[in-house]
Amino acid sequence: GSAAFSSRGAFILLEGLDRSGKTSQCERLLAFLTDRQIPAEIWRYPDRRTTVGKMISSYLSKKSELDDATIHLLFAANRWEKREEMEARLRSGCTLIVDRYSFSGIAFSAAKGLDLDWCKAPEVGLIAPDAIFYLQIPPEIAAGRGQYGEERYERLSFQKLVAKQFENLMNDDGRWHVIDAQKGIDEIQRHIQELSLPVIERCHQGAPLLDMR
Ligand code: FDM
Repeated sequence: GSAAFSSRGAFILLEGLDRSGKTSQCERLLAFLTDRQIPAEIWRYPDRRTTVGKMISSYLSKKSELDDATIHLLFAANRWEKREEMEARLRSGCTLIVDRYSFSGIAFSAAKGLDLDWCKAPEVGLIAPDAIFYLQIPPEIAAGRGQYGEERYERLSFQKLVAKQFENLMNDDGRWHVIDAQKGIDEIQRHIQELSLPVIERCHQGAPLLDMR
C-alpha cells in the first residue's frame, strides 16, 4: 500500500515458548512488510544492550543470581526504559514487530509462583500491542526441536508451567491470535501476514495507541 505514512505504525507482538519459531517469523514478517514499502523494524525483549538489559543477560546466563521479584521488576524496567522511544517510533509511522513483551514477563514470573496480579502491575501504562500472535506449541514438541541451551528457564518442566500461564493470559478482546506453531514455516507466515495487514491499515488510519492495563 502507498497510504503508508498517514499516521502511526502498528505494534505487532509475537509471543510463545522457546523454540516456537517466533524469531524466524519476526524476520520473515519484516522482509514481507519491507517489500511492500511498509516501514517496519524488529524489537526484542529483553533488550540486552542497556544497563538493565546487561543485568538481565547476566542473570539469564547464570552469571549472577537475583531473587524472583527483583528480576521480574528488571524485565519490566527494561520495557519502561524503552517506552518513550517506542512511542516515538510508532508515531513516526514505523510498525514494530516485537519478539516477546509483557506477556512473557508475566508468564515466566507467574510460572515461578509469584502472584499474578503482582506480576501484571508493573506492566500497566506501557504501550500495548495492537495484535498478539501466540505461537502455540506443546512444550514436549518444542523441546524436541533440539537441545535446550544453558540459559535459565530452558527446561521442559518449567516450559510446561510457562505454557499454562500464557494460555491463562489470552483473552478474546480481538487482539490475540493463537497460531499453530507446528504448521509449516510458510503457512504460519502467510497467516500472520493476512492478520497483520488490516491491523497495520487501521493504525495508519489513526487508531489510537493502546495502553497496557
Ligand atoms: N523473559 C523474557 C522473562 O522471563 N521475562 C520477560 O519479561 C521477558 C521479555 O527471558 F526465557 C524470559 C524468556 C526467555 C528469556 O530469552 C529471554 P530470549 O531467548 O532472549 O527470548
